[in-house]
Amino acid sequence: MAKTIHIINGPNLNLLGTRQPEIYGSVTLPDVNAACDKLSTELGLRTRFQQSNHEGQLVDWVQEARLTNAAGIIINPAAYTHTSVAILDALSMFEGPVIEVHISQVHKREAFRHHSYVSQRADVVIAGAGVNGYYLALTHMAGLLAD
Ligand code: CA2
Repeated sequence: MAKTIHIINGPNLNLLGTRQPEIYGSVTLPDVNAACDKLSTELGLRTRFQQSNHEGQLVDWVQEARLTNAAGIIINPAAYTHTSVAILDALSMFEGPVIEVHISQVHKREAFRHHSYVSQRADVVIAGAGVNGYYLALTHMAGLLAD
């Protein structure tokens, strides 16, 4: 049975590919989901891809990953990266690898995007690689789980 990786996305990422292409590119979130599905199969993994605009829903999904014995979590908490102790606390109860992904290079942007609560728990942080960051994260996750 293939290990399952939960890929969790925060607020406004449902709009990916429809606005601000100069920052976030022109690929849509369903495109990223499909590419992650394909890549995870090649890597011998399964993915569960989720997006919500609601902080509590993201916390519930992190808890669910723990309860269902997900092998790892890849998370782009979007704006909640910079505000959410609740998501950090939920991730801290998860025992597997956690990879934080940001499409944009947050450290080249406004000062309020430079701090991440989630980074306190993340084993790996990827920022600025565009949506490729998700594929890098999955590939790296496969390596971590094989070690
Ligand atoms: O770079 C990232 O992935 C971010 O997590 C994206 C968040 C932002 O608040 C973080 O600082 C960095 C914003 C997600 C909004 O996504 C949109 C995508 C396309 C059009 C409009 C919003």
